[in-house]
Amino acid sequence: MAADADILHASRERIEQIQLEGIQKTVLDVYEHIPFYKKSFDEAGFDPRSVKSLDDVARIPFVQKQDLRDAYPYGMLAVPLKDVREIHMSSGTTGIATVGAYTEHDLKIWGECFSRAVDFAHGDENDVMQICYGYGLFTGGLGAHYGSISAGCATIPISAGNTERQIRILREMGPTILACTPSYAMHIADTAIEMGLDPARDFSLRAGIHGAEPFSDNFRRDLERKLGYRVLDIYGLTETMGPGVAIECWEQQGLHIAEDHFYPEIINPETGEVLPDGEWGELVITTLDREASPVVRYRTRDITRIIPGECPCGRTHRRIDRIHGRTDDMLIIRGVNVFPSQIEDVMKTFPEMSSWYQIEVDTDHRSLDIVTLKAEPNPNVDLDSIADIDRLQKRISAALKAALSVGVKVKLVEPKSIPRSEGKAKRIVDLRKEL
Ligand code: DLL
Repeated sequence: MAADADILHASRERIEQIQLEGIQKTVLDVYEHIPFYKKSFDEAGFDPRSVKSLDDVARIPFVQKQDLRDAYPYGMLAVPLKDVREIHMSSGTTGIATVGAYTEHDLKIWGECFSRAVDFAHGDENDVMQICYGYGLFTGGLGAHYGSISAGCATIPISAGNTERQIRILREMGPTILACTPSYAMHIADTAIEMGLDPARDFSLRAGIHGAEPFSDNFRRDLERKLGYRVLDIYGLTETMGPGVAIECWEQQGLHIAEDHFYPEIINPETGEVLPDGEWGELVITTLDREASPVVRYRTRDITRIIPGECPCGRTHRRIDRIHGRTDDMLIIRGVNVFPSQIEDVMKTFPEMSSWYQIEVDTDHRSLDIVTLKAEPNPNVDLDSIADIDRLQKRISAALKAALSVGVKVKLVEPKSIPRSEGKAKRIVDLRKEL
C-alpha cells in the first residue's frame, strides 16, 4: 500500500509520462500480436510508431464490443495461451461472449487496483470483507477476492445468493466491508429488516464496495441508512479489467480512475470526437499494461464525464462521474434521453417507495415508445384505497415530468412482485417487437 500511496499522489507530469509510455508500448504490442489491430491500424493509416504525445491518441481507431465478440474466443489475446492464468467472460443479451484473459502479472495488477477500494474506505488488514459478488466467469467475485487478499483483509468468499446465510454471517462474523452489487446489498438489507433485525445496529459494516450496475444517489442514501455504513462506487468491465478500473474515495465525489493502468477519454458517441473534461459522453479506455487482453481505445458505451479539478482527498488520479447508464439502456421518450437511474432518483424522493422497480418499454400504434414505471411501495406503507394508489401514481408521474420532462406512466405493484437479483438487477423490460 505504501508504493500505492506514492502513485496515487503522483504529479500530472508523472502520470502523463506513465500513460504515454504505456500507450506507446500497447499500440506496438497489439499491432504485432493481434490481427484485428494490424488490419484496423493499417486501414486507418495509423502507424503505431507515430505516437509522440497523448494528443496523438485521438488519431488511433476505436475498438468496439462487436470486434471483441467477432474475435471470440482467443482472437484478441496478445500472449500465447500458455501464459494465460485466468479467463473471464461476459455474455450480453445476444449471448455471444466477450473474453477478458489475465496473465499472472495482470492478476497482480487487478488485485492491486481493487485493493485501493479498501484504502479509499479508510480500511486495512484489520478489515473483514464479505464478498457476495458472484464468483465464476463474472469478474465481480474474483476481482474483489484478489483485491481483498492484496489489501490484507480477512476474506469471506461467500459468493452471491442464499441471502439468509449472508445475513447470518454478517451477524456472526462481523465483516466490516461488504462487496456486492448495490441491488443485492439492498436485498440483503430488506431481508434482514423483514427478519426483524436492524442491520445498522446488528451488523458491523463500515463500508460497501458496490458496482457493476448504475444506482442513483437516493438509492445510495437509502442503502447507507439501512446498513449504517458508507457506500463507495466501483467500476470496471470484463473487456478492460473487472472491478477496479475506477473507484470512489470516501469523499463520494466521483470515481478515481486507476490512471497508472488505464488511459480514459470521453467522446461524443455520435461523432467520435474527444470531449473536454466536464462534458458528458461515452467513456473510452486504453489499457496501459495489460498483457493478455490489452485494448486500445475501447468504446465502453458507458456515459459519464471526467470531473474537472482536484478531489478534496488529495489523490491526483482524475475522476469520472458516477455512470448514468449505458448508451444501449438509454431510453428516448418523445425525443428526450433518459437513463433508468434518473427515473430511480426521482422515484426515490418519495418516502412511500421502495427501491424495487422495473421500467417497461413498449410501442403504441404510432410506433412511439411508451414507458411504464412499475414500482413497489414500501411494505409498511398503507395504501388503503384505490384512490390512495391512484394519487401516489399521479404524484410520481408528475415529479418525473417536472424533473426529466418525460411522460412516464406509473403503476404501483404488489410488494415483492419485482424479481430480486443476486447480481445485476434487470431494470428494463423491453416489450417492443424486433423490427
Ligand atoms: O460488471 C465488472 C464489475 C464487477 C464492476 C463488480 C464493479 C463491480 P461486466 O459484467 O462486464 O463487468 O459489465 C460491465 O457494467 O460497462 C457498465 O455498463 C456496468 N457497470 C460496471 N460498474 C458500474 C458502476 C462488471 N459502478 C458493465 N456503475 C459496464 C454503473 C457499472 N455501471
